[in-house]
Amino acid sequence: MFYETYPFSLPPLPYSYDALEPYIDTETMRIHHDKHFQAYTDHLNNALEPYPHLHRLTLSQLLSGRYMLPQIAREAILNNGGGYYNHAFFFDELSPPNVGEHRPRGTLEMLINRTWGDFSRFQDVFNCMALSVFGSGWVALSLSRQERLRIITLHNQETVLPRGETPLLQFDVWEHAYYLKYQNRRNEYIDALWNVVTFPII
Ligand code: MN3
Repeated sequence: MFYETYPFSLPPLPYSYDALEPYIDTETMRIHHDKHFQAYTDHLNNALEPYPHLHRLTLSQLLSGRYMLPQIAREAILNNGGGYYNHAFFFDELSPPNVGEHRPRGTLEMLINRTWGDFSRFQDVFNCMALSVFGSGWVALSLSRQERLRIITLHNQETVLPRGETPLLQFDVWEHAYYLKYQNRRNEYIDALWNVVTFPII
């Protein structure tokens, strides 16, 4: 999906709006996917529309920092392109509690154990970082070109791409992702999210 080019379209949710209950409520999924994700998609297309030379670039290329973006559109492209990328990743990594790999397996499990000792210590560090995001943003587990794992925080709609890294797991800690059900209790939302995120096979 990150190899797509302009015009971008909203990827359909690969499960029903209520599939992540009781961890993520139906109303939040509806607003988050249909309104917020749609808005990033529309605003990204609007920002790119006047620049035909950018229409050949994939989303990953646009966000990589390797291409010159027009000064007046740069912020809109990076913010909304980042919003598109992060949400495409997020809704794709989520799956109902009884479907998919909710714990790392194989090489990824081995790398996590080697880096943090075991899965629960990795979770503790990840949770701490997710709570530490001030304002809006993301926490991500990413893989560097040297095959090292890192947990990083991202502000607003930054992505891991300009660092040349590959995201493996991302938690959306913007209030719009949890406020209807959890209000100010970001910690409860983070705990709940572990039941519905999946890990890739690397
Ligand atoms: Mn969001």
